Amino acid sequence: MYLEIEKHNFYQLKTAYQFAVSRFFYVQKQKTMQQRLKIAIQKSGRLSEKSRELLTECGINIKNGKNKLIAPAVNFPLDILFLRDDDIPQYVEDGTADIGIVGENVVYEESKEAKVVWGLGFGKCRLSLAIPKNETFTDITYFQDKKIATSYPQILGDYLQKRGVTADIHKISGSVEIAPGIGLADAIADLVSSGSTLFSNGLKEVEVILKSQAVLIANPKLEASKQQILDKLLFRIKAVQKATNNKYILLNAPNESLEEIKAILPGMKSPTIMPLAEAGWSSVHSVIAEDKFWEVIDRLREAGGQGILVIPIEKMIL
Ligand code: PRT
Ligand code: ZN
Repeated sequence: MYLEIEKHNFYQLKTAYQFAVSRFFYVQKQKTMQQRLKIAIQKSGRLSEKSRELLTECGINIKNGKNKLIAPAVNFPLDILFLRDDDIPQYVEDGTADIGIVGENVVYEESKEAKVVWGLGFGKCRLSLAIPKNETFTDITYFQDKKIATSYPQILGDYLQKRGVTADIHKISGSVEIAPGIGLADAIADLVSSGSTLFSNGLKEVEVILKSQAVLIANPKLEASKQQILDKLLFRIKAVQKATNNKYILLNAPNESLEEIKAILPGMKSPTIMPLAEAGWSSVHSVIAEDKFWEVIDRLREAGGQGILVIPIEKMIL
């Protein structure tokens, strides 16, 4: 009898233990499944290719998803939502997406609570005021009581108000540049990159309201586990950007020029210098910034550098 009860309790305990273990793993699995970050990027448009490219350069492989609303990354805890750019700040604000890639112009126009985390350096343009090219422009007071067509009434309204100008802002959602030509407005405020759209519509750019680029935005109340994933992603993005902005350089130099060459090439710490098989010569390796590239090359040649090789850097971890 005693043994019977013992045996019975033992089986009960065993079942309870097994249940607890499987429950534990179930909860863990749920947690790991939840610990994925959702990023919203533009489905199709000027930012979509670059946004995808950036993720690829960060070593993140997106599983198909060309025509889907959402696609998982296979080797990083990230799910990608493909949306219209105008909707991205709202989705990030309400937490449907945790982070997003969108133009600053859209973020500020939508004036959502999503916070700008990092500039991505592509999709560069400016939001500018433009008027018919044969008009004479003096200063911003030109726009007093004028009718201005734009897709950015919020940003334009704030800009004019801060400068004490009252204008009649007319919101239109596309082909803003034709508005003055068809008598719908006296002026426009629109995005400009090369300026050719303004030019071919007989308009001239007279005032830049905002300089814009694609930025990474985030929900301001990200939970800690998601913030960790975002930090990892940011670390990769910064490494990619550093690599794009820098080049690896190799050159040969006579030993007597090395001091001068070292001063031109600071490198990450200092240049690597190795002797060549030919006596009196060395090979110098370093990293130079893309924007100083030609200036540095000219100075290196003047200092006696020869056989200069410049190589792109794939990633740069500092
Ligand atoms: O369909 P969806 O709503 O997602 O896309 P969209 O059509 O609203 O936006 P899209 O794809 O045209 O642009 C996305 C983002 O790219 C913008 O929000 C900007 O942040 C950025 N960007 C960069 C530009 C431009 N450059 C640009 N040149 N967005 C638009 N233009 C347009 C501008 O509106 C004008 O019509 O291009 C014309 C002017 O170009 P230029 O070279 O002639 O000066
Ligand atoms: Zn849009």
